[in-house]
Amino acid sequence: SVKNKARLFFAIDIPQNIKNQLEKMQQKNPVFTGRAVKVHNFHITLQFLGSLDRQKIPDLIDTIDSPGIKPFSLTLERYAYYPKAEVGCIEVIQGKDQLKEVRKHINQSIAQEGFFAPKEKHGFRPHVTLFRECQPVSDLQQLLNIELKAERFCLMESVQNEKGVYYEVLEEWPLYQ
Ligand code: 2AM
Repeated sequence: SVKNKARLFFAIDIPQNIKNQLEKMQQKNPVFTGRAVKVHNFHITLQFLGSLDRQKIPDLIDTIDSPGIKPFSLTLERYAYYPKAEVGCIEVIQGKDQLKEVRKHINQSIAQEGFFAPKEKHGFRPHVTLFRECQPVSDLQQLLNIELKAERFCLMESVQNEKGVYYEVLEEWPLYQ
């Protein structure tokens, strides 16, 4: 049967060289033990939307303009473990405010056409998830300094198939240049 709902979220994609670096970190000195996120799925979630009727996706996409925000650099700096979700990740420090701005732009744009993101329990904690269903196994204090440039953001669909989950880019928008 054709699935008429899509699980959606907005995200910043990660350049391939940084994805490769993160994958090496997953393999070489894991600070978490659990299920490793596949390298092609690394991303920074800006806004989780949840399930939407597939037929409404074009209207959702139409609500979003390129925001008046210039490309900016951000840093993945700090390991974090979210115990309830059992997620092991690296959090963004520098660039967090700009990510908040992009998130605000998205939420304001979609709200004008009656699309709303579900309420979240926590404040916005931008991060790249490295492991799921995991436990921390060593000291999370060591700081990292992985810098990348945010030049666009994407609407992504979380697609479930026999191999697991795969995040597919449905649309992307450049940051203002
Ligand atoms: P995570 O990486 O921290 O687990 C697609 O599922 C993306 O949306 C994931 O990056 C996930 O964050 C995030 N996500 C999934 N369910 C969510 C929810 N209920 N609220 C907020 N974000 C969610």
